[in-house]
Amino acid sequence: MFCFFWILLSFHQSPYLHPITTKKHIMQARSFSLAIALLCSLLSQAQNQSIRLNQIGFYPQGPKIAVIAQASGPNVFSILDAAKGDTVYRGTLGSPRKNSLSGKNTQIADFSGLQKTGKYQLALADGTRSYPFEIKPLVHRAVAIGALRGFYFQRMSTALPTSFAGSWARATGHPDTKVLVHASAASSQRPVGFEISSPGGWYDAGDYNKYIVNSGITTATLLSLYEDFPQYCRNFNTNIPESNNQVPDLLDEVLWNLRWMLTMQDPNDGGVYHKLTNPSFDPMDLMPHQATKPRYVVQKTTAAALNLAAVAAQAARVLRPFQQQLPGLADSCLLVARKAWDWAVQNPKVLYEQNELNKSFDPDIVTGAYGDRNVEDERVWAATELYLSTQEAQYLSPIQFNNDLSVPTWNQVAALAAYSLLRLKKQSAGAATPLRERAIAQILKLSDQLVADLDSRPYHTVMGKTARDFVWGSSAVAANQAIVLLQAYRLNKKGEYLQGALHNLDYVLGRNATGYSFVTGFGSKYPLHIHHRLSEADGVVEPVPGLLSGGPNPGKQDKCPGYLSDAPDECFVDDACSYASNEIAINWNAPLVYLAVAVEALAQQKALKKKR
Ligand code: 9MR
Repeated sequence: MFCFFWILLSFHQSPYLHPITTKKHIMQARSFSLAIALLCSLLSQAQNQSIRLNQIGFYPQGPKIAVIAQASGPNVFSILDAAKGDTVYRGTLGSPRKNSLSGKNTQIADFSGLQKTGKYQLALADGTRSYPFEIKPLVHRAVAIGALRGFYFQRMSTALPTSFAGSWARATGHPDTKVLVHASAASSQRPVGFEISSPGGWYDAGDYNKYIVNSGITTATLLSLYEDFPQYCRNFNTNIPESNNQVPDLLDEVLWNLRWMLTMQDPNDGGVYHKLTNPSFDPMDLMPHQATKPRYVVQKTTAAALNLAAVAAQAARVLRPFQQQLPGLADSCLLVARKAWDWAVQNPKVLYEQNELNKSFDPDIVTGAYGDRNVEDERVWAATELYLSTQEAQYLSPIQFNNDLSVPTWNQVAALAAYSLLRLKKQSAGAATPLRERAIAQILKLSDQLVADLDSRPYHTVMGKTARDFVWGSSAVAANQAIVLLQAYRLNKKGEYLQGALHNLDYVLGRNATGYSFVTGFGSKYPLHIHHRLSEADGVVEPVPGLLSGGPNPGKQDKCPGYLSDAPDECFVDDACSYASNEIAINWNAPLVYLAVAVEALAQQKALKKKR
């Protein structure tokens, strides 16, 4: 308002208001006014941030919602053609919704009625405009490709040439061909200091280590994506070195990690090392080829064995049709899975307790623990995948769905078993039918809980139903909730499930209480300072693209300064020191890939062409 009056008055040049007498004075006053106008334009840029929406865009026939954080003024909004400024749609803001997490009010701008393709901005009555966005078919394809390419950038033990990595090209690091057996993992055949070769895999996150437990859910999520949408995935080209081979890019990417995971099994007994790691985290400013500290495989655990059993069993059936391109690999996977399972039967509860370990063994290991206290869900998951791939009764009895299913995380994986049962109707016919029915009932129950009261939530997202959604890696909570809903949608085609998933994609891409798109390189405002050694050390201003920042986490375990606020849904800071809110991780990127690819595949199948 101030800006508006200032410009009006200064150009009017009233001698009563401005003692302007000469041409020079007029010129000076005009320059000053232009400076003010520029300032005002910058201010209104800043005000952009009060309009929260998917900064990429919307499907023509899909839902389209923006949220006005702390709206003031008339309850109307318009959608403008971004280039011409013409108004193409007018709407009324919904009544205020109280955000119980922050105490703030939001208002919804619903413009689902606008279906014409184009590039637009949302404008409020006071002139505030949103970031530009598009309405078009296949609007999330670039994000889907970018998120899968995020895994390419996480590849270890290889150079990334400019032709595939652009500005983020880099030299080879972490060959991992001479990895030491840590004292906690020593056996008679592989004593302390024994060297094994365990190359490849993806960097887990912002750090340079690799962990079987977290690789488990990540790899399985990508394999499940392939099993759920094989047709779409076969034509999903992401410009990686293997793009022209006869294996879909998604599976080529999976193979980079799967082959590493297989090396983590000790062939002598079938046990699986928990992780391959430096004793402590590397400094933030070292590129992979500069980070050359000794690396160890550490303790065999039940969680690691069950994770490898589940993933290798699933991979065995997914890779079976690629016998010609990948001779023998499906068979090796199944063999590894069976041996890992047998080890876990003999060793049902060897948990990873890092502090305890450090009391008995040297050197101390202080990197990520992924120390799951309860491995019963891992047992159910591994047994399910083995059963579905072999149809052998021995794997059926350990499968139980007695407890309610929860949205998957690295330490809660029972839902992954349910997904596979849902998907593989033929293999779960007969003796497994009651299990499949229970899995279906539980996925539907969880989905109904997730979408209940959506219409009253401040950001109209499934995400954020309770403060508990905002944990370390909350962005992946949103993506994994969406996968639950997509599984339910695949069962009964209920539109509210698909829309719930889309709402959470909107959350990740900007319709949230922080105003960030959490995917690097995508949107108008995304984190620039992720906690990610590769991005910090490479001297490139832009972060590595296609990576999902962890998102709000009121735990603030990193104690970084500058968090936006203490409200659970705003507790985020775009600072590289913030590993608790702004790191990236493979188990967060995988559900993003799943979500973006799945909605694109469904859009292609025309599911999103029906009116809501
Ligand atoms: O994602 C993990 C989170 O659930 C845990 O609370 C946290 C602390 O143990 O660790 C997170 O995982 C980190 C791992 O331990 C090491 N690599 C980076 C991971 C993401 O921050």
